[in-house]
Amino acid sequence: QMDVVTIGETMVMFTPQTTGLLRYAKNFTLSYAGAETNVAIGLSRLGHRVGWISQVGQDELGESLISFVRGEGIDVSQVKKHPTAPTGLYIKEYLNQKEVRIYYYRHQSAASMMDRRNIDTDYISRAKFLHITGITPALSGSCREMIFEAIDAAKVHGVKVVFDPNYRAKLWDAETAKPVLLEIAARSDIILPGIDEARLLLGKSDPEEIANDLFHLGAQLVVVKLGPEGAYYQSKKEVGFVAGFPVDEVVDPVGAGDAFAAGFLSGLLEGLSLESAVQRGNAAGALVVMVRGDYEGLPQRETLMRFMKASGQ
Ligand code: KDG
Repeated sequence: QMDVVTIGETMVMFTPQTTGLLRYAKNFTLSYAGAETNVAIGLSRLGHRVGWISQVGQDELGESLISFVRGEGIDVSQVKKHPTAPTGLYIKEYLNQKEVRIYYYRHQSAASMMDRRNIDTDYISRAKFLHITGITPALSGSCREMIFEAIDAAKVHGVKVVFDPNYRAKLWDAETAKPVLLEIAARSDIILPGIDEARLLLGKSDPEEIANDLFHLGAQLVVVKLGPEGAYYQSKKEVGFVAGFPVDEVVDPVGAGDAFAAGFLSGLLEGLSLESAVQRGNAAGALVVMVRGDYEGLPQRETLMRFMKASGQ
């Protein structure tokens, strides 16, 4: 029995220790970058059982990646190793205090070689939620097919499909992405778009209109993430807005959406009201942006509860 199964590529990330052009960087810190594992880590730290479907290269960085994810308490039994394609890399460049550029070295990576055969229907059927993002279908045609296969497997077994559109402009242009992301949205139960993604997909900026459009496509629950302001939620029965938590200083905004998903799903798994689940998502998001790194600030349960209490929510 599993609470959440997620699918996607996680890369080994190299962050230079100095600012300036990457060509002059000599020392790097190694960590890991992947929206889906961020969500998995967030859920695991809150005490939920999570499994991750992925593929790494048969290489040392792949081993490092698997050890890391396993160390966060996530089931990695569905992570395969590709004999020739390498583990993908993600390199950051801090041009100055404010400007960051990122470089993917993930074209034809081991994860991008995933296909239908990476999906074990039985494994997915044991979860309550299947979490997918719009990053995986951008990796390759076979990854796109795999995502639809996974959705079908979930649907047959009554596993709820949770979709975060996570549009990545470096991987595909908006015209190519739009129909694919909309098709996935149409087959999802719960959709968690950011406001910018919703604008891109639907050409609308009003959270209520966005939610209505996604309902027409077939969703049962929509949460529109509004960044520091909070989030708007809508189900068949309820609508509401939950303001974000005040944050002392935003150290690093990356990973906030993933933290939100983890906190929100954690709330749903525990049977909280929609409002409380959104609040938990907001809290996890706020905690992540106060710490440098994508997943380092994801809270343990005690930390989350203390933060929410201290903020009076
Ligand atoms: O979601 C935050 C980052 O970790 C993520 O953007 C990295 O998975 C990643 C990607 O594909 O960009």
